[in-house]
Amino acid sequence: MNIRDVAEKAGISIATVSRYLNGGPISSETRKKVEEAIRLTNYVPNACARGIFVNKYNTIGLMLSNINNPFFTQLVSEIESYAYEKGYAIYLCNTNDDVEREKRYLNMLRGYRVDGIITSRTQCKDEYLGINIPVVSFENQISEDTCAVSTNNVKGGMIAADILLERGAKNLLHITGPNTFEAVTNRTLGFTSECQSRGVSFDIFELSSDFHGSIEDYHLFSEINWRMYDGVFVFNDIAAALVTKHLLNIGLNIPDDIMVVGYDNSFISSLVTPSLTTIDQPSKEIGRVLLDSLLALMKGEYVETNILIDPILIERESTKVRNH
Ligand code: XLF
Repeated sequence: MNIRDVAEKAGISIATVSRYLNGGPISSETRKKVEEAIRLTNYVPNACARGIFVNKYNTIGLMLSNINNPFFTQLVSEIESYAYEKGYAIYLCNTNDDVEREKRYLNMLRGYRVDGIITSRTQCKDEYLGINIPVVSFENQISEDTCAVSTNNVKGGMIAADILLERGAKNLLHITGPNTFEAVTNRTLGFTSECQSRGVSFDIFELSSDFHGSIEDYHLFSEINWRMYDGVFVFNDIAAALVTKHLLNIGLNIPDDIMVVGYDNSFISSLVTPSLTTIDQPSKEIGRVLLDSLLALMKGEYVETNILIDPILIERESTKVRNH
């Protein structure tokens, strides 16, 4: 079925049907006829053909760094439902934190002529420069002039150190992540500077990847002498859940022997036992701010380049005040 069939069924010209489809002026009687003809012919306008004409396709590319991580699953869900509300469809590209995948997906998105792109934790910033498509980033800001949204990760790291010390921990360990994750580097910075300003020593252990179905370095947890520590801050919730599992496996009690703090407040943090104290990154707010900023850029409006959202402590069982 095409526009000609609709026009014939309605007994009006193709130009009038086209005017209706493009929101032009049309009498209410003609409108009723067109709508009835569209219903009877089951006609759907060709969005690609229209897109070429108006240079707008109502699609947004979302470069998701890791669909296996519950925080990112929540983030994509928030962005998708908000985009739907605003009349946009999402092309979901799961990069798996892999530079080659991200580059290839970027070319595909350019080919599909998406109206805008949201990146997350990008590791190929240069490729986005000069592509002539509005881009906003979750974490890993592309350049000083492009918009990036993240929680205030330095502050989040400080809050994590603070709660462990307030709850009485004296021997701290920090499990950090890959240094290509700028947010994580900032969390580590916040944690270490808070410890240093209080004159507390700490150790750092670095994981080389995020959770992609498993954590590649999980086996290395057995090399850590966990009994030396009574408080650990882990760079995100999914890694903290794995730390929790390991600690329970080796017979340690959380929080009595060792307290654990994660980062994200993703749904997994309240599902693990004991439930996880964590730093909230509000996925709903982040998703909305990312999309609102992108839509503003698409309209040629000014948007702030470095948007920081305040992280909040969510205290659960893994840091309860000790009972001895
Ligand atoms: O990039 C950081 C590290 O992991 C991101 O915000 C996350 O916390 C998601 O789990």
